[in-house]
Amino acid sequence: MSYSALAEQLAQRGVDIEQVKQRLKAQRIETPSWGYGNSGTRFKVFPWRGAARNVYEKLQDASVVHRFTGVCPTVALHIPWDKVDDWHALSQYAESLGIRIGAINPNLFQDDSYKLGSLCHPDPAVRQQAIAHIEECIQIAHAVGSTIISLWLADGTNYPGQDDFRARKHRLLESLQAIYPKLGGCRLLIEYKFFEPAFYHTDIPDWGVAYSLALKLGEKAQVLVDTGHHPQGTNIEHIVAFLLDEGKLGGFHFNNRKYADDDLIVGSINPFELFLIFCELASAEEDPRTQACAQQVAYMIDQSHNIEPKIEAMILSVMNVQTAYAKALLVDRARLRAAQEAGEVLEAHRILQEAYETDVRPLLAQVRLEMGLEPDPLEAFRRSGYAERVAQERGSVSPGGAGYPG
Ligand code: PSV
Ligand code: MN
Repeated sequence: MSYSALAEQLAQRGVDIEQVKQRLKAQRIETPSWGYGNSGTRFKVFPWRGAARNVYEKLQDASVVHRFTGVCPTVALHIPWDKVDDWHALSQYAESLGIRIGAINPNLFQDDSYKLGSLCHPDPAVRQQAIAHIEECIQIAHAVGSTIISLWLADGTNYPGQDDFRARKHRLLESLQAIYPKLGGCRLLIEYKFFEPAFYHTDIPDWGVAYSLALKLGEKAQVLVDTGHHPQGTNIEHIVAFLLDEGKLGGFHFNNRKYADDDLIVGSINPFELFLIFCELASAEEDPRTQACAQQVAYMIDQSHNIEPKIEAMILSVMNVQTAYAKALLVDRARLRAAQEAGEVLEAHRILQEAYETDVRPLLAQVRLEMGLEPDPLEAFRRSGYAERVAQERGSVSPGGAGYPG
């Protein structure tokens, strides 16, 4: 269908197409530095020819994703994976590429001393080491002009009886309370995950624990929802709605999964779930009671690309997020509310379906054209020759055996 035919159809449905396009142009999605380097499973890391070998190359690749999508001007860093001596120079380098440094992610899971945890560790010296690392990350954020610290802890235990749940809870809160006053202009986004790498219990397993910590800490602390971090069957859109209503939704790590924390391309396995999450976000943007929270949600991708081309995977992920948001913006909210209030169960459901089933590709192509971009970013990237050029220049680095991205 052509854009004009779609626009006509949407106008008949009462959609304000100009406003929808405006909101799509204003959408921002942050990409992670670690999505551009070689990564794998615990079984094997397959090298990708041309994969970024250091933070400078990761920024180059991220700037290419921004060039073709127009909505990804920031890149999240993971410390120490992306550590450099001169942060000012790194942020200037990012600016020279037309992008900025976004969220700073402390790494509290790869040092030998973190075997029994970081902020929850029984030994106060290890807790102090973890606190000092987060403070270092806050300094980095200040140096590069970032306002977000994304905090995920691998803390947990592997066997019943290994440690005392309540003692760990107290250590965690005390550690976070030591960090909170150092935040300055930063927000602390607390990310939960129900299992892994700990297999018996996890100290921040779900949104409820993250929310309780954020409440106790203060308004600069909020919850980060990583879409791959829930037990099967969890209603993530409900969590999103609840946290938005409480003013405590800080950000997202988007990815998709079939089984556990698979870090697959967002929207590749369950695009309907992604759409429903965006329905809550779009609706909260329009509600004066939730608008302030909705407008400061940090949209980030957190993926590891193990066998697929990394830059293409990132562009496709961004496109899938745009698709979900575009469809969510087409929901006829007035009709939906009326159907809900009248108890018309299936009519309400069909209103969501109507939006979900709309082919928004011509709309997104038009938005991109109006932004001075190619209508299909993936095709445009493929035609650009960038992948072939970096494959030639960077070659293939053997990342070794198995493990986390580095
Ligand atoms: C943990 O699984 C996580 O989602 C956290 O956000 C980490 O920072 C990231 O993955 C590391 O890849
Ligand atoms: Mn994450």
